[in-house]
Amino acid sequence: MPETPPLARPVRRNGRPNILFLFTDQWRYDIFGYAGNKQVRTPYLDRLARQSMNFRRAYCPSPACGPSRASLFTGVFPAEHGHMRNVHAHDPSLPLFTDKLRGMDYHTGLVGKLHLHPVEASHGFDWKLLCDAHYDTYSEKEAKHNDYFDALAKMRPEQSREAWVEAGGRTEAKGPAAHEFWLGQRWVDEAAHHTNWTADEAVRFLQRDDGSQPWFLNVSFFGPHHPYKTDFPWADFYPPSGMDLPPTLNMEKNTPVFEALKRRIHTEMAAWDEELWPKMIAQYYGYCSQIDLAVGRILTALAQRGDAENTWIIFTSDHGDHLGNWGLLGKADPYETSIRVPLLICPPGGIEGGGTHDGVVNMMDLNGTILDMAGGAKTPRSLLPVVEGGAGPDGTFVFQGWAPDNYHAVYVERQHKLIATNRPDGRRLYEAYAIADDPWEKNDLWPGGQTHTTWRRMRATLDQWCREQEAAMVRH
Ligand SMILES: [Ca+2]
Repeated sequence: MPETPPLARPVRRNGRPNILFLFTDQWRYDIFGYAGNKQVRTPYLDRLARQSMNFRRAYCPSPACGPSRASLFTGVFPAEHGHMRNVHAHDPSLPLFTDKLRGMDYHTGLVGKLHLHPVEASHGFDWKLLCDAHYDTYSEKEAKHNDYFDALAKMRPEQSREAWVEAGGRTEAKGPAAHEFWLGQRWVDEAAHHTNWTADEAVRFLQRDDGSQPWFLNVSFFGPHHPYKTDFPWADFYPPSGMDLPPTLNMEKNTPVFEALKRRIHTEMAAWDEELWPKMIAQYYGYCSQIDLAVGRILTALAQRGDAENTWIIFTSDHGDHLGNWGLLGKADPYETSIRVPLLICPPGGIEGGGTHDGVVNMMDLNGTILDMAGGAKTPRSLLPVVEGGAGPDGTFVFQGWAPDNYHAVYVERQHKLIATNRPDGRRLYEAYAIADDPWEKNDLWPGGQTHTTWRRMRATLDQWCREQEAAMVRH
């Protein structure tokens, strides 16, 4: 029998490592086997966690798709980059980390959701295949300029975008039928689902690599963002009857910020049939497991290329999903299930047994971290020193809103969290949590009395930061 040829291990022209950036949308920090969830199955990410530094207290810069992603790519908060809402043309005077990587002789690729505008621009990618929102409720441009739908029209002409629109998937329904959009419908088979298209194209990218340049590949899954429904086997993988519900699902929350947030969507969800919640959770978990397997395929392809030893692997999400916490789904508010994200960093070859880090970090810190991995200048918030066993940032801000009189700002430390909300009626509201001991935020400690030095100190820090954000918002 002929000998099996040795696996090709491309020699890097400049000796720099590759960077594989696995990004998801709306995958909450605790919905993983490795994070202690006993119901969802995520074996491939659990395995990656066993070889990674697991940042257990990671927050997103902003709990909305566009602002969060623009912060990741620019390294600054929304008030500074100006993407306060989901669709906003990027200011080209603000460089993206992908532009900088390209300047460092990296071959840069993206497959999946980017969500930066204009959609036609390269945004620092030498190669990109887009799958932004499929529903033109958000952006007609994104729905039309969609490489996945172009591919689907060839793969499954009978299951094209038009078929999906026909199936009622086009519009984010409001009112009594809102749950139908959140839950979603089966509209495409598993092999042609965008999760698998994303993984297929990522594997092709790895296989095309000729080793002449180090690469940065952003594999950006659209899921588990709603609509949650996938296809066989994942749509039926978790029986709704077996789903644990969050302890806060039916609790009343009467704190000032939450009260001010009680908007139409909350009223709609409060009226939902109780049987809907386990169905939502079961579908979401199925979506998570579908993506987990797709990640497994990509990591297997990386190993088969012989590249596991010279590639950094990052896994994270742009924000979380309440998934029933306080009777809500989705995100866009300052609570933990909305703003906390998973974050794994696996160095080339892995960390034997993995590691955990409980310092408070921000997903946006990846901007400087990725450049650090590529050999760029060290930035103060790079997470690489943590992966190497040293210290790192411990504390962060989170921002979400549109105007100086309409936003939430959060300041988080290891033990404590303070929320400040400016309302259009001129009110400024605060909530405070001993977050390390109260992760479900059941006990608002504000104001805690004038003698509570922790809250006084944190309020001074947060108020100062808010003034800076307000000044930056006025400039846009
Ligand atoms: Ca998102």
